[in-house]
Amino acid sequence: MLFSRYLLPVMKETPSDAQIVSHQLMLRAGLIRQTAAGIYAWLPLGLRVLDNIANIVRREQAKAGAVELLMPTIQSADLWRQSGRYDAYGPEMLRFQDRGGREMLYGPTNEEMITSIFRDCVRSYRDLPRTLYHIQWKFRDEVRPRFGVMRGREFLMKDAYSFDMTEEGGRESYDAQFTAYLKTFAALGLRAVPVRAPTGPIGGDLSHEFHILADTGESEVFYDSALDEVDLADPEAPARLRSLYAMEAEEHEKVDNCPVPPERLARRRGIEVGHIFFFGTKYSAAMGMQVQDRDGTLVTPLMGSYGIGVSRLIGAIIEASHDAAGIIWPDSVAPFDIGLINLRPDDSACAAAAHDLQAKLEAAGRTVLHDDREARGGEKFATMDLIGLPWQITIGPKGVAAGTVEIKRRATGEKHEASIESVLAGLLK
Ligand code: P5A
Repeated sequence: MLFSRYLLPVMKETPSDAQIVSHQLMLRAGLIRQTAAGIYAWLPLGLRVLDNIANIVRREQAKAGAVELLMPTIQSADLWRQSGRYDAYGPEMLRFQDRGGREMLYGPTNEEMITSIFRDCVRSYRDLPRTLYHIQWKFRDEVRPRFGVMRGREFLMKDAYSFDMTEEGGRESYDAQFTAYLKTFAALGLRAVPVRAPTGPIGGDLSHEFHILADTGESEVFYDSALDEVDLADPEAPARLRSLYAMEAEEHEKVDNCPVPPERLARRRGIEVGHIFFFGTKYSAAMGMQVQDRDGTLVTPLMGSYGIGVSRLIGAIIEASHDAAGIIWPDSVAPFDIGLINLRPDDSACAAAAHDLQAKLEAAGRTVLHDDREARGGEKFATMDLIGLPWQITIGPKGVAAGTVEIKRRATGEKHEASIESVLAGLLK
């Protein structure tokens, strides 16, 4: 991709309306643009990150046996009357009428819709268990949208829904998502702490939130500091994590005798990037969903729902991975693998070498943002550091004469000279 053909409006100054570093950097690096309070346009660079995150979520959902579908953003009020949540949901729900006067809403979540779809498609125990998910925009008319995509009004969520014949099966589906969440966040370069959580308007009695610890987090969590020692790569990690005390503040306050001695009890702020629920028959019973068991008896399936804040994750990743110069993307989500800087686009040998290297890297499956603009070297370096691509390759007249380029690893700042052939031979693996 040529920078000169891209839309990448970087800003030198820190925008005064952004309070936390991730929001500042998302605006400065040209990832997003606010179009109304809590509503953002995703500019090309931001969209690439969003897609990368969504694809990692998809990969881990597939491994957990979940199946993707896509439900609409707009829902009918009647659907929500069947569960009783239409009136209960309150002013966070964006409600409107279509031209026929029918009451509609922009979905804040999809328990009702998936229950109605599953109810209408499935009759028999043979079709269960199932976990279905989609990645779709949600709207919640938050009282205080803030911190950019962290608390937006329109935001992208992965929401999965499980259907089981038995309580035991339902808890297994819950555990499968729990494990998938730990793997998903690890693949995004994040360490997530699972904590017991209140269920709020979604309902049920079993719920965990997944938090990325950060001082700018909006939530507060209390946990056994032994949690920090758990090796997430260990297959026993999910069980170990669930055996250790960790509570969202609201739940912790209800606990009379905290089992963790004060010196081991950690109190930290966290960014809630995921939230899972097991609520049994709450929606299936209210909406009249029943399936026939092996012996012909009618069973009301047990359900859970499982959310990941896909757009919020970008903010959380930046909070966890940046320095004074800008963003440092983990390789797995970076919008491009390589930033290719041509210091002298007006020099025909440099231009030819840069275009040739771009083409060869792309042919080898690497994604490249090639800064071919007429601009000062200092500005190009600052821009590359700001947008945080994992590797920078710089081409200049001296190097071209000698057949070499300079390579920099963004995360460490380490630089070295390398021959163009060795770069192509896979130095960037
Ligand atoms: C679970 C999936 C639910 O809605 N229903 C379907 C359940 N849970 S939740 O906790 O309310 O939301 C799931 C995740 O979505 C993210 N999130 C937000 N992200 C950005 N801006 C918001 N205003 C916002 N609200 C929720 C969070 O990551 C949350 O864990």
